[in-house]
Amino acid sequence: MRPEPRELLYEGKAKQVFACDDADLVIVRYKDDATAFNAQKRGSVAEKGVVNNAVAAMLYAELEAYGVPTHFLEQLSAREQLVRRLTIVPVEVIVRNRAAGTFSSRYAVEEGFLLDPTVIEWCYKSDALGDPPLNTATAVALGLADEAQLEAMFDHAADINDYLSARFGVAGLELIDFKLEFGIDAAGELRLADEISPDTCRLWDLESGERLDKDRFRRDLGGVEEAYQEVWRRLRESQGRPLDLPEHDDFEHEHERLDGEDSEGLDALDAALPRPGD
Ligand code: AIR
Repeated sequence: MRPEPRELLYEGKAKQVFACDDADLVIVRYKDDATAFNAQKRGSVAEKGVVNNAVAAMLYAELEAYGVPTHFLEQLSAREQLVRRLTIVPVEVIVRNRAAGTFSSRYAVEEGFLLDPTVIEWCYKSDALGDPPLNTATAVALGLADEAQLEAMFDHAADINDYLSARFGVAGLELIDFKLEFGIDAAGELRLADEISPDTCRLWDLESGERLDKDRFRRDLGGVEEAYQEVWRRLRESQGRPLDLPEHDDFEHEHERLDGEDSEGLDALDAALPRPGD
């Protein structure tokens, strides 16, 4: 039976979270509302909720198959998905492959400058405080997360970066930077939460460098709706293309399972992915 949204539990800037009849699950509804610069700039992007729901559903199903535990279970409709109910760790993890945005302004380095090694930053998820930066000691001392959780988050973030860089690559996009959130499920397992979409990633066209992400809204570049649609179109078209992924010791077990005779994981992934025209 299709789970129905009940009471509104939480409303964020881009999504609403509803209870459903199973206490361990919630329904997330993606809105068209857009904010930037800690909600100082507000607006709306037509059909953004539909695109972000589809993009996140596709990428979370793929990340699960890759071995990353996520909250995602099923896309329910154009704007809704069923996810596990998590207690969110109030630490945002930002991964940067090239300088852009606040990194570029903070260190006076031009946007597009290649960062070697990849930079991982984390900050306190607090709108009231404007998401101030954290280090491990600060996060632990403030009781936001313990050291083992932070380490697991950074390990997952590095793996997610490997996967997404290759995945966006086959879609003709370069993953410049992105933000992740994690949470703890009913069984105590750390899982990727929130969303991955053009709202939370910077994506530049591999050839022209054109920006196909929320910077078009933040900076009034125009063509915002078209950029979001274009990301979804390219991801859909490139779905299933072989990815050039680095080797992972951590994930060997999952890869063996997916490569072997038991194709359950791949069948589940296939069933979970939205179809063109859905
Ligand atoms: N981000 C950070 N807070 C909210 C979001 N969506 C994402 C941005 C960008 C990356 O984190 O979308 O991809 C770095 O953002 P910034 O503003 O620090 O340069």
